[in-house]
Amino acid sequence: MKASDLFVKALESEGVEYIFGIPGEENLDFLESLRTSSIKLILTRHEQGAGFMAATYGRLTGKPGVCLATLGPGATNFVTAAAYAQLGAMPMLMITGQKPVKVSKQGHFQIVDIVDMMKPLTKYTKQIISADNIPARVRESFRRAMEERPGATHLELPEDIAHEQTDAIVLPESHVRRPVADEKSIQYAIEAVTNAKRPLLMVGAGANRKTTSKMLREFVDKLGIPFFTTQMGKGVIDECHPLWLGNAALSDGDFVHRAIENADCILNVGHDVVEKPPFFMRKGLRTVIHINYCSAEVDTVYFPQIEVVGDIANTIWRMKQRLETQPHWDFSYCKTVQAALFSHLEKGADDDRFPIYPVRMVREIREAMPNDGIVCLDNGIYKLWFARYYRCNEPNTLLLDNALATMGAGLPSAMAAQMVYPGRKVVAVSGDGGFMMNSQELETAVRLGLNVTQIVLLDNAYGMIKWKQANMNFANFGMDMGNPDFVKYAESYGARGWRPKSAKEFREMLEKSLAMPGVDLIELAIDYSDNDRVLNQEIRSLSATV
Ligand SMILES: Cc1ncc(C[n+]2csc(CCOP(=O)(O)OP(=O)(O)O)c2C)c(N)n1
Repeated sequence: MKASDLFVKALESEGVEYIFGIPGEENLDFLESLRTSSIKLILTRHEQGAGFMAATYGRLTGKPGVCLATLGPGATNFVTAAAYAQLGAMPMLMITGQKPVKVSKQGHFQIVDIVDMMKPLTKYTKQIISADNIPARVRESFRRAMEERPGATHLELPEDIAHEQTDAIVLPESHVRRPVADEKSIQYAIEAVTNAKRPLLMVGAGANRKTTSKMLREFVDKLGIPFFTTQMGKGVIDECHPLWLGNAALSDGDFVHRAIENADCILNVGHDVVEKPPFFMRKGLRTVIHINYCSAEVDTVYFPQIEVVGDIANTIWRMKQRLETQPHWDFSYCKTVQAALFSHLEKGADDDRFPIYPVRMVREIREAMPNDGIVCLDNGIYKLWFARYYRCNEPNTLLLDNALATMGAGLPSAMAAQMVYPGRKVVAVSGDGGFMMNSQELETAVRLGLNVTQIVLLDNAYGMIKWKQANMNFANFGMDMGNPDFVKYAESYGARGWRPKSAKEFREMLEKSLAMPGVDLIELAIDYSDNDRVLNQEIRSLSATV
């Protein structure tokens, strides 16, 4: 069999449905093999868009999303997407081409050492040097990408290897059960929670797995321990649950941090230290129990005293079976914190101003979206408003990146989410800066016939950095820019464009766009004048009085 045919067969055997990317001449054998396979090629307008789509496919399905690029410039365009998948623990396989490795007549033209380039960005990166190795390399790249902690892998298939003949056969997919935590560590954790007076549960990105979400919901229902989440743990437990204490969108000074300061024991489930710290640990103040697949990478703000390392769902189930509510547990202060938080979350939700107020914007989107609707955020200052104010009922209904925190992933991730869940409503929210980093993928979305509403928040600036610049008392410099007419821009791609003139009109247009098939873009002017007053001052001063 031809090597490229074997490669594609190995991908089929792994259950690959889509390959996102842009082939080059070094991928042509592979492309020809793909043509007659069951795998659909999703041609994008930039390799970065393809990588973000593949990573999000992996994030949502737990199976690696696959993307394809040529050598040199195509492969270097994968760099940000590789970091996005790797830091965000999203399983992804990148396949790149290369000039012939045995005899090349083109000298060094377009040659970059991509395998080496991928080393700090992946869990596994290999050049395939013989067709016979293809089945093992493909299987291993899938195994590594999926194994906890998930991430990015990379295979390079050189042109001459791609058309070699081989007798090798595809290796079957194998399932390995994850190790479970040591009994003694579970016992220590149970004792610490039982003896605590004010235990508190924190849910992080690593808890965002199907069975873990179910176990955690049962854990909270049985024991009545209040919980909060990190930004990437949102929705693992329903945020409308009566025990929800908010989100650690800020690292300190928020309402939830008062509950954290008051707690004497924090059960930290699935916290991934790559996320911005949800709180700062200080020596001797409280016990932190780290429950995760891997032991904690210790640093100055995180040094858990107890670690329960093993399959998280199994740990939570075992702890739930043996823990009982304790008469000395006291959650009265959490209730006070919750009441203060809830009254604060309501502030601004009805604000009529236009350009729209961020809290009103979040509220309108939340109310227009069904509980299983998916909102995909790009990266900008609105991320903080969403993390605090958008309450998720289900896991993976607010896809935000609190790991690499890259701009440009909003639209591609929404497109992938729509492909994974064709029956669900999907909205992308981007700033005018982030959107323009991958806006060309509008053409891909229109061509694929996807149903995606892209909201572009218009402030004619890189707002987040402008805000931080002002916080540091620097003069406003270098952060303002111009924009195209986004309505006309959308229309030029064959999408529908909308430009609301009031908050009420925004809601109406959003609902209309969600009800119609196809790609919609809503240009929404936003008023960021309250960023500092609310996020920096008001929250801190109000929470300090609780
Ligand atoms: C690829 C990339 N480049 C730069 C940054 C640094 N950065 C973070 S937020 C931001 C501004 C985002 O502006 P915009 O998308 O317009 O959103 P806004 O904050 O204005 O709502 C910048 C430049 C980044 N996170 N990612």
